[in-house]
Amino acid sequence: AYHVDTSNVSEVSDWACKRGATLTHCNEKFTEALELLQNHAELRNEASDYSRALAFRRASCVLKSLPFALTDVQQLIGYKDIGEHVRKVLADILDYGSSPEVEEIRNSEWFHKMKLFTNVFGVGPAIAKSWIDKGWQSIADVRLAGSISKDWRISWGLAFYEDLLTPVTVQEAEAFETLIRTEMKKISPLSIVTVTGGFRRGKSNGHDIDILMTHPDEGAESNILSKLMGALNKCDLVLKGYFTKNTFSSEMLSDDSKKGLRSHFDHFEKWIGICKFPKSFQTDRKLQSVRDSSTTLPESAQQLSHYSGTIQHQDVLPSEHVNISADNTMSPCSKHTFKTDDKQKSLTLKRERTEMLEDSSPKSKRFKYEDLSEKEVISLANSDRNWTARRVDLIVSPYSQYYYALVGWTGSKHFNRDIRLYAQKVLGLRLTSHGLFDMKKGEALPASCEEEVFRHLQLPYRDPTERNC
Ligand code: TTP
Ligand code: MN
Ligand code: MN
Ligand code: MN
Repeated sequence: AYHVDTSNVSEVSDWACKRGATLTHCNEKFTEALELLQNHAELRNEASDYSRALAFRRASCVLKSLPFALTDVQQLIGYKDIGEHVRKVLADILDYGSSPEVEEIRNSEWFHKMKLFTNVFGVGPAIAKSWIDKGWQSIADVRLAGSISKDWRISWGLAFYEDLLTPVTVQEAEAFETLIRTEMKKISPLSIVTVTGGFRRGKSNGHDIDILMTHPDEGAESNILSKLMGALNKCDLVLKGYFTKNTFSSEMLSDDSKKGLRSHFDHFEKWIGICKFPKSFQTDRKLQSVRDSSTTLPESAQQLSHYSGTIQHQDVLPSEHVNISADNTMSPCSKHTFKTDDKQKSLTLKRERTEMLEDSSPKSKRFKYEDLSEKEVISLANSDRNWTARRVDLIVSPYSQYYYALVGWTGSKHFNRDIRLYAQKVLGLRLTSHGLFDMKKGEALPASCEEEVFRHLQLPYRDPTERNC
């Protein structure tokens, strides 16, 4: 069933992860329609809808990697992922300019409401359906109903619906990244901070910001997240979120259950929540331009300080102490080099370890807005404010798993799904965000850069911008 032709590299592969896909391509009219059908199947969320959604996505990915604009469905003969249903949709678009099936869904009230409601942070298809069953038509209707959920994500998601629905821009992502780097340099100068998710794949906006962090000294990463959140709280940038502890154990690498392929859940320590972004994040060109020039980072923190009032300008170690390459990924195989001499490095590590011992009770930490009542959250949202609420995911990986975490958190979701299935079916390897496990040999395959991950998988290296499957 999983035939892979390795004899001719230029031949179009059955695997999306082998072909790669860029953000823009010449079949967008078709992929938009297919992804609407995918989205519709995901929202229906009944027995067979998962595989229907997947089939539409696979077909869409074939069109993304076509080197020409489709003019005739005959051009798709021989492509594994193009079934009868998809062929009909494409033929309709080619013949009449649109597909009746797609347009009916696009104009249906149910689809509108499902999209509207699942856009609320914390709301999935099941809750959205229950709201529709209650007769609610709009966010205003849901808001009028009052306390409808014990889940803080839903109360905050409803209160800040408009903020969170407005796409995060690349300017905001870069401004936030700069701020995180500045704070992390104070907390742990050797730590590595990378923006992942859609922004790393070259998207110009997103529904959130995903930041992956690690530390080259294995184990030293375990305290950086609670310290970082403490620092962000001091800057009054934290609204609400939750911590997840690292629950990884090495047996999970070889866990053969199907679960790993279907969900992208991992076991990293993380903070998932909502932050305050000063309005200046959207416009401040100066903040953007400091990106590659680490010596100007402390000034950027000062620039922000009039919004928060609490950012302290501290002495930041000179830039040689920071091992971040221009593309922010610290890759020892390519651009990365350690600039710090060993003596300085060991001193820094010693200082960091001492600080971590001193500050080992993060439980006592309370964030400013953590305990607001639902009413208080609503009045905060309705207050006159110079900031926007933004969804933020902060993930911490041990360095030994970092390059697998980087591939996983860069995505796309479908790229992950495809590359993991490919690893299993073709190579008998189990790929997760924690590592790669050879099921036959019973051993893990470590990687010290992303290129090595692809080498282990016998795949041509794909730049993040080519992982938009
Ligand atoms: P998302 O932020 O959900 O997606 P995205 O960044 O690709 O798109 P958007 O612009 O809408 O934010 O997830 C980021 C990547 O991380 C995603 O491509 C897949 C991966 N991922 C995981 O590995 N584990 C997870 O639990 C989630 C939610 C995502
Ligand atoms: Mn994202
Ligand atoms: Mn998303
Ligand atoms: Mn995310």
